[in-house]
Amino acid sequence: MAASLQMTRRIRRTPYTRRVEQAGVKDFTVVNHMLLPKSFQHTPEEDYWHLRNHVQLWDVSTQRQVQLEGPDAIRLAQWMTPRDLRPLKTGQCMYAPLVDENGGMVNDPVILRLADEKLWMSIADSDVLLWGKGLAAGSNFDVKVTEPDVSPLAVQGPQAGAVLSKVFGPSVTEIGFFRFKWFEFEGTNQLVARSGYSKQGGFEIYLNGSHLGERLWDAIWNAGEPYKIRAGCPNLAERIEAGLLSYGNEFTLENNPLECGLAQYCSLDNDIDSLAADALRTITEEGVERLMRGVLFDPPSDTHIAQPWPVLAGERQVGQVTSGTRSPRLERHVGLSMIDRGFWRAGQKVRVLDPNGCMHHGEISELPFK
Ligand code: THG
Repeated sequence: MAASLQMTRRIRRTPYTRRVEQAGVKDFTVVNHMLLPKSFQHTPEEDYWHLRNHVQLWDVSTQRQVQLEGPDAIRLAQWMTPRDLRPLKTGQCMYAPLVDENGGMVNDPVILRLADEKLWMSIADSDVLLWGKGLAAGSNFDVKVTEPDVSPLAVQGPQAGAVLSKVFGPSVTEIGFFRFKWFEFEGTNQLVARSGYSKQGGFEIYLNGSHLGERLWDAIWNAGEPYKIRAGCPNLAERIEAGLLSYGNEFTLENNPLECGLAQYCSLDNDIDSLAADALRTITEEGVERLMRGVLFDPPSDTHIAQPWPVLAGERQVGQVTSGTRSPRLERHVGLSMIDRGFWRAGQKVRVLDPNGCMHHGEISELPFK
């Protein structure tokens, strides 16, 4: 048996962890120094179909908020991302790569505009708080960079609107995709956005106030009972099919956003004052050496991929599958891999090497998978 992780104060619990344990969590991972549930009693395949057909409650507190507040909040945020933030109005969200001066990916948060001079960056797994504080201090920008007591709880799946209507009233369903509104909960004002790390539709409640965590969990749980609500977590097969990337798995500081397939979120407009602007213009001129793609292949069993599996074209290694699992819908393995130039065309035949030394036939696919 593999050794287990010993819990300490550095591995932060969330406002919902007790409820997650009561719901029968089987294992966790650590993201942003905080627990993220990875599985419950059901198989990943059962959870996949349940998410697509019903509704799930996910503790995604690890999506920490980095708050930028002050007259230079937008200026600092625009330094951190090459995505043009001018269209981001109060009440809206934007997915945006954070990129350093060499073109390296620092993170890929959802950015929320709370007010003229206040933003949240809802981050993936890296220490954006420290990078932001360093940039703010070094630049003398008039902005405070903090981590507020905000812990997102996601409600995902086709019945999410029906469930949350019972908790916040029917007007939650009027929130547009990547928009948010404020709702009363236990005498407090809470931000509810239509977003989430799945393509099955749903909402994220950015709970401000850890002490309210179990009351919020219970309110949604009780409202969801007639809809077969289950505790869940981001589903690996579903997110890979959808082409949703995971920082630290698919890409790191070593990768630029263009090879990650995030060119649509990078503006090369000269008016955008981002740290990455010069580096990204150079990479654009030279063209990328590799590109994020899907790989469809056939291992015999339902093997979860914990370490990268090499991808070969002929005898040459052209990439590595960094996340992969069996897709219940496509009935094959789906994986994400950066693939070398010359080999990333959809339909390109490849072989994938597993840790036991077995080769599996496959081919390159567009993202999202069809
Ligand atoms: N929700 C929130 N914070 C997060 C995530 C989340 N932080 C970490 C991680 N997930 C960031 N990754 C993604 C990746 C894709 C999307 C959201 C977060 C996403 N993208 C839209 C799409 O693909 O359709 C694009 C939206 C846009 O055009 O701006 O939803 O899940 N709070």
